[in-house]
Amino acid sequence: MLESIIIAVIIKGMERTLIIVKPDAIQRNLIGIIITRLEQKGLKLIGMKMASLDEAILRTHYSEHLDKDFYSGLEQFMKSSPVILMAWEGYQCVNSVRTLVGATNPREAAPGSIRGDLAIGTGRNLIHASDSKKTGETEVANFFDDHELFNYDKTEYSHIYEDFERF
Ligand code: IDP
Ligand code: MG
Repeated sequence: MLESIIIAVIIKGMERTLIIVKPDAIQRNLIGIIITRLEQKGLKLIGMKMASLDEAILRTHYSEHLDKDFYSGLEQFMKSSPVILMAWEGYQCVNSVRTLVGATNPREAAPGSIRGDLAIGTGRNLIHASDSKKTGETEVANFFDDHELFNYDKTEYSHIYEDFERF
């Protein structure tokens, strides 16, 4: 009984988000700073790899934008170099990562956010982050096989979370 309550809490509170470090960030040597921002937030990295994205996976990933004027340019851009794919985990982390990433248009992104500090153009906004808990689960599953995702303890968690947040 207690175990099922604990599992329910884990499912309720812990979230996964997909981060894509886009080609502009690769070219501008910003991979490290982006990882640093996410690490410093207290998130746990549970998967990471480099990949070249093809048309098929981009059309799935950006399906809501297929009919937009910018889609063709977006696809070309996302194919222009490899990207870094990462899965991060944290308590209710999806929305707070979106805040950390900043608004889609970097000129409107808050100072202190990744886009707000490091980017200007909407089509060169450095990073993708999942936009809901459900999208986070779906996107992580679309880009990572189960064996590429890691479950491990972080010793610092007692300094990042209260017990009810991490169990
Ligand atoms: P998001 O990345 O903040 O979730 P979305 O609206 O989902 O933003 O758009 C996906 C991506 O498409 C953006 O991150 C950006 O790279 C690109 N994009 C969105 N709107 C524009 C635009 O008006 N011009 C050029 N590229 C755009
Ligand atoms: Mg989006």
